[in-house]
Amino acid sequence: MSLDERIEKQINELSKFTATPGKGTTRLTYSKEDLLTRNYMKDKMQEYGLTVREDGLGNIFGKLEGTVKDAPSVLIGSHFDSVPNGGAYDGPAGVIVALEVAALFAKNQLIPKYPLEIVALIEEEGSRFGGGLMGSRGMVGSLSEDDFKRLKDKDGITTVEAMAEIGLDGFLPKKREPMTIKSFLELHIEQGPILEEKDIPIGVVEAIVGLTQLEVTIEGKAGHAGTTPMDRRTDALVTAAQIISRLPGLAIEEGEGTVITTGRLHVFPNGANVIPDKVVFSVDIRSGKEENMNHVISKVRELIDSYQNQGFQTTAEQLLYMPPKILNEEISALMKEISADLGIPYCSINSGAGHDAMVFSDVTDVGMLFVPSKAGLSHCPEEWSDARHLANGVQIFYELAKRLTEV
Ligand code: HGY
Ligand code: MN
Ligand code: MN
Ligand code: MN
Repeated sequence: MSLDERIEKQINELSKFTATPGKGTTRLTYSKEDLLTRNYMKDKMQEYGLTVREDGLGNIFGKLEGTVKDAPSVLIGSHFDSVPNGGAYDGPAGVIVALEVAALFAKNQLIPKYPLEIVALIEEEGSRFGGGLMGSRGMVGSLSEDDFKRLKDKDGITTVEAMAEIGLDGFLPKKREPMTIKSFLELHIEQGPILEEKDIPIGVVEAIVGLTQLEVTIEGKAGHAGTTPMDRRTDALVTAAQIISRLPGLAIEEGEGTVITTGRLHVFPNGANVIPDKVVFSVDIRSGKEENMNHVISKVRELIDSYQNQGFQTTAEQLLYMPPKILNEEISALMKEISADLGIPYCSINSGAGHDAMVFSDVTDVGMLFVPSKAGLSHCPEEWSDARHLANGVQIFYELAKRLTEV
């Protein structure tokens, strides 16, 4: 079986671990779909002779020890959770590519100086517990034990309770020494149209957009839909709708590629004949420049606060704040050199999506590759990438890993 056929087979096998068969990939963190995927990846890691472990958050590691004792690892991987009804490639493509690099090290019986470590990260999307980038933030120590234990899903189940449901012993190591990492490499689907339009199979990621996620709560007063006159209502949903409809204008006004999205909204008590007394919704704000992102955040907060004195209680909790990141220039240059040596066309590209790579770039040298997304589609069942492009990523990361681990 060729490398791209192996990759395609594994993507298809993993895509079966979904809560919404036939309607894309829904794999929430610590769900039974997580557990099926977890076991699949741990089996692969064992098959390639890696030492397997899970950390206190449930991130999965497969390590090939190096000759230098206690040396920092060259870490390669991505996340394995998904958005609701998402695609089969967002995250798992990067984990499978990393596993195939380990498979090549095993096949060629390579003994590195520095350890090669494969990682499958949890809760990058934040689909279950909000915010996101949870696995990587837990590893680098920017997610405290209290913050982690305080997180609940929409049914009020805590992270630790959810972990216990799939047999993971939920804890964050008390004494947190962020793991020593020599470098972190992530391959990801582009999730946009650029590489396909340029007909270039590899994008070397130079920068990642800044992103902030707010959770807004509007509280008004419940009431009877039939007997409450229009001039005596404190309707939380009408107010939320007024605020949400003003957000795109703030992004357009800011310019510089700033984008704002409300993707999640819960109405309480959610009865057709009840005036809603509470609405909770997400606001996802992104920009290539931190000052633009911060300026929009303050405008959004001003807008929300302006409803305080109209009888509403309003709050906007910041679930995630990540400034834009520039990735390591040496690693980017190395990836370009290797692509050229392998005869694989490449271009530089920036990421409008957030990635675990941006979290690791605070603690180590990070390199990121993109492969084309068909029609630029992602976060939907139609998401698709060509396994031959993923195989390119394996080849480039294999050559790069040999240099970085000093085989
Ligand atoms: O939202 C993002 O950019 C990523 O898919 N988590
Ligand atoms: Mn992703
Ligand atoms: Mn995603
Ligand atoms: Mn990611």
